[in-house]
Amino acid sequence: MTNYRHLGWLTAALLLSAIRIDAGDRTKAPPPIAPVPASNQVEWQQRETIAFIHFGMNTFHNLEWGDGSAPASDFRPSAIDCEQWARVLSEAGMKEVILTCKHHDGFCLWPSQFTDYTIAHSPYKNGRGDVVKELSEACRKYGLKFGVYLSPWDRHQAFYGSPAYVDYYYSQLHELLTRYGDIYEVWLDGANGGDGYYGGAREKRTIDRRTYYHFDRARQMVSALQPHAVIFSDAGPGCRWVGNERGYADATNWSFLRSKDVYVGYDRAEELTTGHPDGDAWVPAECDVSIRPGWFYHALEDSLVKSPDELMEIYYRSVGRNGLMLLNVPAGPDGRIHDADIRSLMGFRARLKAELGHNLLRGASVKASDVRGDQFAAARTVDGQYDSYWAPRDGVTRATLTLTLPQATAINRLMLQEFIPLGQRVRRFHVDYQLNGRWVPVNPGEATTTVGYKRLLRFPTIRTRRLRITIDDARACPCINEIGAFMASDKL
Ligand code: FUL
Repeated sequence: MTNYRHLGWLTAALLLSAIRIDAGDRTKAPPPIAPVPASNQVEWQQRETIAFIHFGMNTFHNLEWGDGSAPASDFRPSAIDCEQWARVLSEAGMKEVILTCKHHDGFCLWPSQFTDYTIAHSPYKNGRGDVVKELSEACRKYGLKFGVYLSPWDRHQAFYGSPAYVDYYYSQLHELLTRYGDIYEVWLDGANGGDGYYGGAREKRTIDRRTYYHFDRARQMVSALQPHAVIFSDAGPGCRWVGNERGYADATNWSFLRSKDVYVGYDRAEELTTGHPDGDAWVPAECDVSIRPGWFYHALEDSLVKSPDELMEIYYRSVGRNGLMLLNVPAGPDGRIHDADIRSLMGFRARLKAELGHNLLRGASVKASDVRGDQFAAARTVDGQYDSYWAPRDGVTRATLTLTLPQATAINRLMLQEFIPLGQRVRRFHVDYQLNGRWVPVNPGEATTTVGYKRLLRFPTIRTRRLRITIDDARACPCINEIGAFMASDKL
């Protein structure tokens, strides 16, 4: 009898602890799956659309790549209206602006103390101008983050190619990181064309891209002085070049790179368009593209500014494919952004609102094939909160979410987002809608592989009350934080 009672207690205790373990599992977040982003990389990705401004000596010589021979006195804008740049770009929905503080021609838009080849030796404001200061202040005023482009390749300096130039480069980076307040992005361009002025030598100089610049120094300096800043290069570490200058990521786009393989100036750039599915480092894609054919302003290209529709296409292929859209808007020799570019930017902003401004799923009812617990319920995918998400139990890598709308609704866009702080997980998914009681694919033919921070699908208009998202395969249980359905209208 006594033994019996003892056994009863034991069973009860075992049962209780089992319940407790189960409850624990259900309320615990899924463990992250490496690699995962740092918090500044998540914030960077949430900016979605950011701008580049190419402006400098090239603007006054109608060139893309000045060779570094033009005297500083050739930099003679009648005015430079950085306020206009910041106002226009913030009205266009851009969240950050990166300035070409020094392009390949070596001319510095700030009064660097390490060279005479700067704005301080130009007629602009009688040598008292500083475009980096003016723009960084305008950005702060308009709520834009500010970033710096400092070309590693310098076609002006006589000592380019020697170790002394590398010290010079980092002295300049130090100036940019310490004089202008918060810096959110540092752009390390991989271009190294070879020939240049080089203090009058006018020759071709070749450096070893893998070793010459000692980019580890950039990493150390940035993390010590501007820990929030994300470093862009072919190899990251903050974000990577997408491998082309059209602003297009691949439909399959992993935010990972094999850190041992990729370097600045990497010769297999096409791999950067998809990332490395087996990569060990979190290095998401930044999709750079110019609103004009060139990066710098050329009057002849005033009629060739990309239309709002072309900019939308880029948006879908960058932000809509787990990338960031970095759109270059050059300023002209009058120190202003041209009206043609402004018209296009505003048209783009209006289109974006008309296509993706109203999520038809807010408040829809959602059922999941597997639920981890209340905190990770299916309804989290339509609550508009970034930090809440649906997740099934650990180990579940195939699951469905079925969304029901109050009435039959016209839809032609779909958005999925993964909660990337826990890693990028989804390998393959597909979306169906209910038509006369049958499930039909919304977008037959399009690769529906990775999701990442955001994935957007476009398809001919359907009318339905029910959508079903199937995660076919994932690296670990999926964590989906937002789903959107939209009806992109042609009417603005
Ligand atoms: C390239 C440069 O060579 C272009 O001039 C431009 O600055 C673009 C953003 O990066 O590598």
